Amino acid sequence: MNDVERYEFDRQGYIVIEDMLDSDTVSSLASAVDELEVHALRHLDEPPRKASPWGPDYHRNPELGYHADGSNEEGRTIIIEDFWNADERFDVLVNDPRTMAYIGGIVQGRATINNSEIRIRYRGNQSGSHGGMRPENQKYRYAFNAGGIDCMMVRMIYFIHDVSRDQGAFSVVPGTHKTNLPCPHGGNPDEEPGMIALEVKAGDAILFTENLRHGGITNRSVQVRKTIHVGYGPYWMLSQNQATMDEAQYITESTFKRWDDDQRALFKPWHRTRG
Ligand SMILES: O=C(O)CCC(=O)C(=O)O
Repeated sequence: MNDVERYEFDRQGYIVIEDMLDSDTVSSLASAVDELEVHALRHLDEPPRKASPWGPDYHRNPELGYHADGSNEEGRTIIIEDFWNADERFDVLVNDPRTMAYIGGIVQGRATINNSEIRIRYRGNQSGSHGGMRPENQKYRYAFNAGGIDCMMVRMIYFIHDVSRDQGAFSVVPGTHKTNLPCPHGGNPDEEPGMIALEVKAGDAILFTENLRHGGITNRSVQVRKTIHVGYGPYWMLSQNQATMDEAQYITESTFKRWDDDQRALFKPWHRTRG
C-alpha cells in the first residue's frame, strides 16, 4: 500500500485497485464461478441445511463444501460462502502477496481471512445499504492509533468482469467510516444521499472497511453481476460468513491438505499458525 493509497483509504474508507488480477487469473476465476453457480442452483433447496443467526437458511453442500442461499429469479441473488472448498482455482487468492501487502497496511497484528462469499446478482437485484457507525455494534469499527490504520474487518472484492453503475455496481458513501451517529436513511443504495457507484473493469479490486456505509446499486442490465468477496481481520475474529457467523471457518480437511502452512495460517484463529 503506497502513501497515496493509505491516505485515500483513511480519508474515504475504500480504494479502487486497478489491474489487481491478470487476464489469465480473471478467466480462470470466472470459469470457476460460472461452474459453481450452476452447481449451487441445482442444490440450493436441498438438505443438509445450516441456519444463519442472521436469518437465512443455507444449503451446506456435502460434495463441494460450500454454503449457499438465494435464488436466480428476477430481483434475487445467490450467495455462495466457503467457496475455497469447492474448487482449487480459488487458491490463487489465498495468501496472494499483493492482497496481503494491502491487508498488512490496515489490519494490525496477525490478520486472518474471516469471510468468503461469491455474490451472484441477477437483473433487478440490489444489495441494501449497511455499515457505518452503529453504537450497538463495534465489531467492524474503524480506528487510527500510534500503529496507523487499525481496522477490525475489511473486504477485498475481486471483479471478474466489467461492472458499470447500471450493471449493479458496488457502492459507497465515502467518509462514513468516521461518522458518529447511526445512519438516518433507509437501506436503498439507489437513493441514499452521498452514495456513489464505483465502476470497475475486469481484474480490478475494491478494498474497503466494513465500517463504511456500502451496498450494491440495482442491476438494471441483462448481465448477471458476479463478484468474489474476501474478508480479513485480526486473528481472533471468527467467521463473518452468514452461515457460520462467529464460528470457526468451515474449511474441509482436503482443502487444508492442499494448502501450504502460510495459506493454512490464514484460516487459523488464536495463536496456532502451524500444523
Ligand atoms: O457488492 C455488493 O453488491 C454488496 C457487497 C457487500 O455488501 C459487501 O461485500 O459487504
